[in-house]
Amino acid sequence: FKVSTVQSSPIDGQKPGTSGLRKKVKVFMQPHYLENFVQSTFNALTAEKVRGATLVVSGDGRYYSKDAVQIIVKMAAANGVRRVWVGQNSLLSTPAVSAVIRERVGADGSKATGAFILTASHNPGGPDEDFGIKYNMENGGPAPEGITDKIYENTKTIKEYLTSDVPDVDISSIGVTSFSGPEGKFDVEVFDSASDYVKLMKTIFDFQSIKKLITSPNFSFCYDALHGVAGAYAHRIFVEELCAQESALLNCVPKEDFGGGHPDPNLTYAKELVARMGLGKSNTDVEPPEFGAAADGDADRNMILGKRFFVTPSDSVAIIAANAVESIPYFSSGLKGVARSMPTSAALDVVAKSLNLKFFEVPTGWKFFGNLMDAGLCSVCGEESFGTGSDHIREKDGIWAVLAWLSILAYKNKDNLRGGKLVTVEDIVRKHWATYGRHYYTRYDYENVDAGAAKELMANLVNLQSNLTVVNEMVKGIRPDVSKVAHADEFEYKDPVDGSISAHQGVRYLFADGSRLVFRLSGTGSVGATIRLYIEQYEKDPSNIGRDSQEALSPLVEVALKLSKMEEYTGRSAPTVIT
Ligand code: VG1
Ligand code: CO
Repeated sequence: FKVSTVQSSPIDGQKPGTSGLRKKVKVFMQPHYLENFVQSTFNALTAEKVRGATLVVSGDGRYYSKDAVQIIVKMAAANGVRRVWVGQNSLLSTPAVSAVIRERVGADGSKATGAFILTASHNPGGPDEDFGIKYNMENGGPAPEGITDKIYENTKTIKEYLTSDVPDVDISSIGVTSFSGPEGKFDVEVFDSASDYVKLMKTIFDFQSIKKLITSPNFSFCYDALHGVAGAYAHRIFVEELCAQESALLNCVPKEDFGGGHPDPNLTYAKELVARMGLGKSNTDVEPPEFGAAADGDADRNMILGKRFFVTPSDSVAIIAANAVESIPYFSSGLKGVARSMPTSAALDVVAKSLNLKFFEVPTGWKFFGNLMDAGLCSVCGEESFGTGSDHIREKDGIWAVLAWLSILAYKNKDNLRGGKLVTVEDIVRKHWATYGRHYYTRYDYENVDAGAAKELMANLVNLQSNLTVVNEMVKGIRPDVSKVAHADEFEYKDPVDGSISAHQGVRYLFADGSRLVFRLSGTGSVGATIRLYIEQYEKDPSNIGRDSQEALSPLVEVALKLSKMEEYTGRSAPTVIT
């Protein structure tokens, strides 16, 4: 093949957000848009990570992925990459990419040093919706801020990019296609999307005991992939390995537009599953399954449900941490430590304290957990945004979380699978609350608000936070029954491993009774701004842990909305989504 240099010029707005660059498909389809970003990434990496390297390119299969793969393959060849690994049909979940980087060994002993992941995660897909791209490093985790900042700087000065006339490769069938270029051989290898990931899962969990649970007449199960890439793994793992019935799988055929839906596993968007589980207003005559779960577009998120019962993600990670050692073989020798993102509830903190585990609080976004894991400081971590995972890879992992919950259920029920009363998801959660106390928790999202108004709202809160006397006068005026604000700040994180500092990570109001209000702007949207408001209240008294969470939190919600002047700034009287 021949290499050519294409003249280009900077395009505005290519700053990677919380998790890569996400924009409307139409934006990505502009001439040079994707190419500029990819070349800027190559230029941000050291030469040995590009020349002669093995790179993974794949994603959640959303609209434009197949074109993007061909563009990146041609550019990789031109930049001296030795081989590109592509999941069949360009499908690889985000956790599977991480697993492939860390675990997969090519026929000639080659290992990947990085990946372009093509996904906008939980954002809708299709010609009028979102596309996204992010780069993951040698450890299998998202590029740290040092690299993403460099990529962004490069996009602002780019003058040219390299591409080649390597023909389009058939990515629908498994096999290697080889080309000869000015610097030697270049291979594109298409491989099975699921094998490496399934193999890894089998080294972590006891599939035999999970299979006993799933096939028990006492148990029933339902998994909703929301037409995301999780579907490519769900059949292999739940049906073929664990012998669940086909009918347990909902929306498990990956689609370019996620069937027109919003592939975000929460009570608002996973409607079908929510109805099946007997939650919400849907009143079915059919008895709901004992356990239900859903994933987002790229399968790194999870929602865990019991029969007519929702597990808050912040509780989920705390419960997994509390039960991991006895239920999951991978953790049998103990946890190295645990971590959560700042807005995630303190349920995990209480477990860490009681089990005497190292504990870390990091900014929002999975990239901050990677350093802790690489340094052997953290085994289990999670975010309130339906992200849970461990140091088996460097991304959050939706199917891992489901297998973790199934392992806990299998362990707790090992003696009553033939009859007897099942220990349910709800039983496990209620027992956890009774032991550790309950963190009532909710998140209000105001999506697609005017970006200027959102900035002003945040600036006002930053300003307010510096004067506690004024804050407390306001709080008292709004709800005298709410506790005092003891501390407020803008969250700043110093990475304990490399010392790097991430500032302006959200405004926090910490109340004397342990309640918290957190405000931050989303870094994953593609238009306007999204304001996230996180509300949390700790209840230790066992007689008070069974309340409805929206009801329990309503005084704090009122304080949050009035303190921030939410309606005044945004014109919104209600959030877009409540989780
Ligand atoms: C959101 C979540 C964050 C998560 C990120 C990526 O970011 O809040 O916890 O890590 O999405 O998840 P933000 O900046 O919009 O709040 V995914 O599944 O979209 O890669
Ligand atoms: Co995702």
